[in-house]
Amino acid sequence: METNPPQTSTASYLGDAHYTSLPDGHSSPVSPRRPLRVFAVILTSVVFLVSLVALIVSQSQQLLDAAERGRGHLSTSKTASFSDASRPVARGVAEGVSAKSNPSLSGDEVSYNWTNAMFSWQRTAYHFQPEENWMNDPDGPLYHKGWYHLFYQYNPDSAVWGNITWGHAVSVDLIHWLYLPLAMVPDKWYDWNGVWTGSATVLPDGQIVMLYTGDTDNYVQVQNLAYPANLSDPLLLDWVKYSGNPVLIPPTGIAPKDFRDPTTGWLGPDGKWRVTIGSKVNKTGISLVYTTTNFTTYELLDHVLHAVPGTGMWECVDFYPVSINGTTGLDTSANGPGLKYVLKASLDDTKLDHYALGTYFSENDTWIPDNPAEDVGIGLRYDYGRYYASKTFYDPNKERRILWGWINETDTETDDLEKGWASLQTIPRTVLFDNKTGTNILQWPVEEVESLRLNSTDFDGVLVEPGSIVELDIGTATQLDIFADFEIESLGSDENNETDGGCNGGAVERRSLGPFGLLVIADQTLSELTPIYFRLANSSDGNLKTYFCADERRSTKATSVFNQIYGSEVPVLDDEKYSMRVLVDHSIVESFAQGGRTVITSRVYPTEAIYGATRLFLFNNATGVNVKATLKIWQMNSAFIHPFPLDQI
Ligand code: DQQ
Repeated sequence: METNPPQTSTASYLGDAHYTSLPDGHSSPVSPRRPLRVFAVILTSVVFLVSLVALIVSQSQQLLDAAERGRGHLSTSKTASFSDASRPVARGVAEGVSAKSNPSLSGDEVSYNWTNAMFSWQRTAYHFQPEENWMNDPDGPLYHKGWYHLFYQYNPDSAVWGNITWGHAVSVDLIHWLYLPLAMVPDKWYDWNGVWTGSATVLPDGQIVMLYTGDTDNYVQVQNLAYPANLSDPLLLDWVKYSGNPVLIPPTGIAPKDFRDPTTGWLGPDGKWRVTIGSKVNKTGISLVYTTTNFTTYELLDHVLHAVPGTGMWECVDFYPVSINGTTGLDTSANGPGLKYVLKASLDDTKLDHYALGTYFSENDTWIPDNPAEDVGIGLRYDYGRYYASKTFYDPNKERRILWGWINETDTETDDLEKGWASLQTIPRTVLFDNKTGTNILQWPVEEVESLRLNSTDFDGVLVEPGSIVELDIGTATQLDIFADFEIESLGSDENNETDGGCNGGAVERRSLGPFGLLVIADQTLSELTPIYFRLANSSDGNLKTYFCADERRSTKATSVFNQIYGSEVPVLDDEKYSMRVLVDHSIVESFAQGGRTVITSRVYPTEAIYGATRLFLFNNATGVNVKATLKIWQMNSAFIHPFPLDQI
């Protein structure tokens, strides 16, 4: 097995910016097993943390003022309101963090009578998932010496959240992954209750800085520094935790459980690095900014990068530039004219990933949204389906920005324990600014997924009349890459008197202009199916609005599974057809409308539409239009994700 593909240069456009070398490792490499703790370490930690909590409590008003100040000059016209009164407490919430992101399913629910065959089928063929046990957020993705590295929140002991370590896998193409040994385990007082989410910063000289949140032995969230023990190892197998950890503790005014998930660093015009970290003050979601020259000592700025009232705790903040007219991605430190900045927060209260486009002012490290009515947490989402805790990285190998996201389960924890694993990652997506609309990003599966394509079938101008379903004869439909364009032809009925219900009515609510689209993961008798569809509506301003939706309500006969209708509006420009791309992989459907303007990930648990019984159909539930569909559909190979053969190198 090749472990040392040709090296490519790291981002050279960072120029001669000043930074200080990393400490050269007085700590020992991370042990793969949790050692016994030394009593003295516990005692020191307890004393330290008691003082820390006392300090935080006594000074809590100051940061509130700072957030309020930030809100003052960055105020928004709309406030999110989230009701959490009826939600039971999820696993992990006691530790101040998201775990399974559907709390209503976290108890001892009655499970479906699953068979082993059903459980086996739910494992995907080309999405990343560990061999067993629990996974959540993607962490510290990076490219190093020819290998893409993915780290992830992982419980090596069970299929539920807990004992969080960093799992590790590598790939040369972002698709064919090889599992590696755990990268970091909770073995220090400052991460004893979990090596939580973090991000990589690749310095101009190739050094790698990994900042991550540690949940201390006293349940305080702190930020820690780690770095590779041996940079010349393309697999980055061994990681060193800095001897001076933690490098950051919750600052004045921030609660001990509201300080987590440091971003990738970016360089400011003064040659100092910036890192932003999500938090909240009361119900205002905020992103704190720190500057550093060495990643071991930091200064907290007295104002936040951004704050949005009503959005609650911001987890997994991400912040990066996109080029307004370019077709390549940008390094996180790129700056200058022709850029916009994406600010993303994962909202702990709703378990949704929201982003907004805006302008970054590097002179004072603030960001303001292009459209305050669509600010972070109250406007656009990366993905309107089952998706959370996403993170991007810049790939210098192909000059692109790549987005990872966690697909959480919607079955019960009981089921997860029985099947022995939980959660997946999306297919990595490239991110570009949509310069046709100017209002959103475009997400698209990385081109390498196309290497899995096998035989394809074309369908040209298939007529789907109102109220009809047409089978697409492609045989088994479990692993697919589908491109589908739809054109509509009016039948002359009155289309003007309909209320605009968005996706709410699901695939069965018949209106004059929709819904129409695909039925994926369906069985021959249509006892189980997942519609992915468009629905058009006349809006009050006389324009046509288009919604892109996924209706999971008939995706399974299992009643213990949480199914819903997902979707949102999607811009369709004058010269465009209604187009979708849909990746089907057993129990996962990733759907991209209009080149990736609106994206929906569905997690489904069929009981009949499995293995050779899975079929694909077109449907048209509109009453007033004929639909003509043109499709190209590839069968997809498996990625055969497996352990790295370390014994062969
Ligand atoms: N998951 C991590 C946290 C993060 C949360 C813990 C988001 O660092 O805030 O597993 O899913």
